[in-house]
Amino acid sequence: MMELEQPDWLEWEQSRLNCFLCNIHRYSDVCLTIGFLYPSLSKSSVVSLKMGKNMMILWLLLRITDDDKKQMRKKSIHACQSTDKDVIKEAHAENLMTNLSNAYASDLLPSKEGEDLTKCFLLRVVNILLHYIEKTFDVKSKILDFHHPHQLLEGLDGFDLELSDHPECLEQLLVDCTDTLKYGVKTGHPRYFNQLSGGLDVIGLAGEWLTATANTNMFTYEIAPVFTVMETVLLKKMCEIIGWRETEADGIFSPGGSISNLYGILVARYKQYPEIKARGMAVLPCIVLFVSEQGHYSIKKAAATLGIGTDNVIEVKCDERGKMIPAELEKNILQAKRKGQTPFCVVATAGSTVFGAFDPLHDIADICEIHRLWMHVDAAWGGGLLLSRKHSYKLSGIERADSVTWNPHKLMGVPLQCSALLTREKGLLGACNQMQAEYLFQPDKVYNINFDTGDKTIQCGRHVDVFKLWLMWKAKGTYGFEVQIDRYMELAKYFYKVLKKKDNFKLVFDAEPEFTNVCFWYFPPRLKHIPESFERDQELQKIAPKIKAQMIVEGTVMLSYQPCGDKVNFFRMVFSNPATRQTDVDYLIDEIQRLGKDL
Ligand code: ABU
Repeated sequence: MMELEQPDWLEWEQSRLNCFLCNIHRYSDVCLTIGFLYPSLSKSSVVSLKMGKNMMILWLLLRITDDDKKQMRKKSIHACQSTDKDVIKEAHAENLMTNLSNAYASDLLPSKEGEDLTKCFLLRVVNILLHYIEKTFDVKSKILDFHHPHQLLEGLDGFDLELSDHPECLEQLLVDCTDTLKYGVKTGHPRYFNQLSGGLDVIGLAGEWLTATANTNMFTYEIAPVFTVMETVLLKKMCEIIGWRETEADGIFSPGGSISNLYGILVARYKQYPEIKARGMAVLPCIVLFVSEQGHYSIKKAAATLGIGTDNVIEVKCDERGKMIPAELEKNILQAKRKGQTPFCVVATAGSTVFGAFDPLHDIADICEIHRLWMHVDAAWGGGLLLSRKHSYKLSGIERADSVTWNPHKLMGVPLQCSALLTREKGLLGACNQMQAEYLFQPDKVYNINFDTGDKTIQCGRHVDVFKLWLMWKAKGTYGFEVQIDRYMELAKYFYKVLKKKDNFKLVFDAEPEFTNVCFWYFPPRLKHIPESFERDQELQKIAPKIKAQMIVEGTVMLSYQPCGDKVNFFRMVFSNPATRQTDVDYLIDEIQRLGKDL
C-alpha cells in the first residue's frame, strides 16, 4: 500500500468510527470490519488520496474475510482502548499542561496561527466542565458552596467580579471559569430538588454547546436554515402529541413559560379583537380573563404587560387538591358579564407549580365553548406527562384548548431554556405579531419565506432553544422520555408512601400524589404532640425556612418551601432530575430529621 498524507475527511471518519465502535452490540458486523482497519487508518495513514470517502469504506470492507472476524473483535476493542486512546490522551495532556499565563483572547482564532492556542484553551475549558459534571453526579460532593451576595461582591479567594480596562490572560479566565462553577449550584446533583427544572442531561448539554458554537439567530431561514426547519418539526410533533392531528397547528419557542403564557393571552385577545393591534386598548371593552387561584403568577404579569390590568384577572376557586372548580368558573363568568365586563379567555393549569394539580380540562373546555372563550392551557410543568401512556390521561381535554404552554426544560429535563407556545389555529401568531420589517423579512427571497418564522414573535433576536431538545429526542426517542417520566412518578409514589408512615411528617394531601409534587410538613419532636392551633402553626411556619437555611449552608440537599393560602410554610418535593435514586429520597428524609430535630 502507498503511504500518503492523511486526507482531511479521515478525521471526520475517525469520529464516526469511534461512534460505531461504541455501538459494537448494535452494529457488530460493520463495526468489527471497520474496527479492525481503523487503528491502521489512524496511525499509519495508509490511505490513498485518490479514492473518495465512500469508495474507501467499500474497499476496506471488501478486504475483510469472514474468517478474520473473531480475531477482529479483540483487535478492534484493544486498538480502540489502547493505541488511539493513548495518542489522544497524550495530545490532550500536552494541551492541558500548557500554561496560558502569557496568552490572551487576542491570540486565539481568528488571529493568525491561533489554531493550537484555541484548541488548547477550549480543551482546558472542557476539562473544567468535565470535572464539574463528574462532581455534579457524585452524591458525596456538595450541591453548593454557599456565600452571601456581599461576599461574592467583595471577592472570594481572588475571585474578582469587577471588570477592568485591561485584558486578563487566558490562564486567569480559566481560573474565573472554575470559580464561577465553584460558587454556583449543581442543579444536576441527584439531591437537587429545588425547582421544577433540574438535572443535567449530557446530550442536551452537547446540544447547547453546539448551539452556542453556531451562534445564530432564529428570525430567518436565511441565517438559521437547519434550526428553523427543526423548530417546525418539533412544533408539529408537540402539536400532534397534544392531539391536534386534524388541524394545521402552529407555535413558537419562547424564553420561558411566562412568555409562552403571555403569547397565549396575546393571541386570545387578538383573535377576539384584531383591531387591538393598530388601535390599542382604548377601543376595547373592559376585558377579563380567568385562572385558578393555584395558577401561575405569570398570568397576572401578562395581564399587566398587555395593558389588561391585574384587576381584570379573575381568580377561580380550587378544590382541596388545588384544581379549578368548574362551577366556580361558570359563576365567575356570569358575574363578570353582569358587571359589564367582557370575558375573553380562560387559563387552565395542567400541573400547578406548588401542588402539581391538573384542572379538569374537559369541563373547562365545555364552559369555554358555551361562552365562546379562548381556552389556554398552562402545561409548562405538566406538558411532559403527555409522553407517558400511563399518566397522560391527567391532561385529557388538552386537545380542546386553543393554545398551550409546554416547557421541555421542566419535566423532560432539557437544559434551560426551552419553552413552547402552541396554537391550534395556524397563522394567528403571525397575524398578531408581524410587522414585516423590510430589512429582514424581504418578500422576494430565493427560498420559501414561510420558514422566516421570526415575525411570528414579539422578539426580534431569538435564541436557538430547539436544537438541544431535538438532539435529546433523537437520543432517547419518545419512549425514552416516557421511561424517565414514569420513573419520576414512581419515585413520587415511593416518597409519599415513606412519609405517610412517619409520624413526624405530615402530608399536605392525604391521597396519593397525582404528579411528582409531594407537599409536606416536618414536625420537630417539640411540636409533634401539640394539637393544631394558631400558636402551633406560628411555630411550624418557622421550621421549613430554618431547615432550608441549614441545608444551603451545609450544601447537602436543596428543596423548596412556601406557604399557600391558609397553609403555613411546607416543603415541596418535586421529581424532575434523572440522576435521583431512591437512596437520595431516603437521604432527604434523614437529612430533614437531622437538621430539624432540635428546632
Ligand atoms: N414556574 C417556574 C418554575 C418554578 C419552580 O421551579 O418552582
